[in-house]
Amino acid sequence: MGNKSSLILRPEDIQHIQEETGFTPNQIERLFSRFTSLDRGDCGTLSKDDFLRIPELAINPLCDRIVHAFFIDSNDDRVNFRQFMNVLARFRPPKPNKIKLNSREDKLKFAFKMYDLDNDDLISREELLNILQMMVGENIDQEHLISIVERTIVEADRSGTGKITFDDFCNALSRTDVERKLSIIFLS
Ligand SMILES: [Ca+2]
Repeated sequence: MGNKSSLILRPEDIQHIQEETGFTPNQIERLFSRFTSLDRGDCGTLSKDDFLRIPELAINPLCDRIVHAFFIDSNDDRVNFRQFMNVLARFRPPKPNKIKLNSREDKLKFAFKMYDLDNDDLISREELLNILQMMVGENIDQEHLISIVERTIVEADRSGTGKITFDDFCNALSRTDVERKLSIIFLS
């Protein structure tokens, strides 16, 4: 465990984060130690490069997109521990205790943002194709992927925009177990 960080986690910080995210104090301390070990510059924030050194993310085909999502609410391309924990909370497997960041709606919003690269609140054909390519790699040829994209858009597009709005997205996923699918176990 690296002790080089000059930053410390105060009991009141732990309490705030616990209320916001539902993580236990023990989990928060472990994630803090993880956070500080990723924080190479010892500056209390992480850059995108720092994130790419998380092994659980590096092996995920959606790695780039997940990292992108961590930075959506950041305006200087760095995330602090609080922001880091708020995003992690969305990846937690759902628990009966109702933590807002872990709700179905919040997970859907977060998933939507992972697709919506240009942040215009619509998922275009290109954005959908982009995600599919990351997920399937070279296993399916381009033409087949494009036809999947076309079909998905036609089926989901109730708004008639030719793109997928957040409402379309929720409708299309209404029978999917989003809560479990959008869960990544960061703690063993
Ligand atoms: Ca978009």
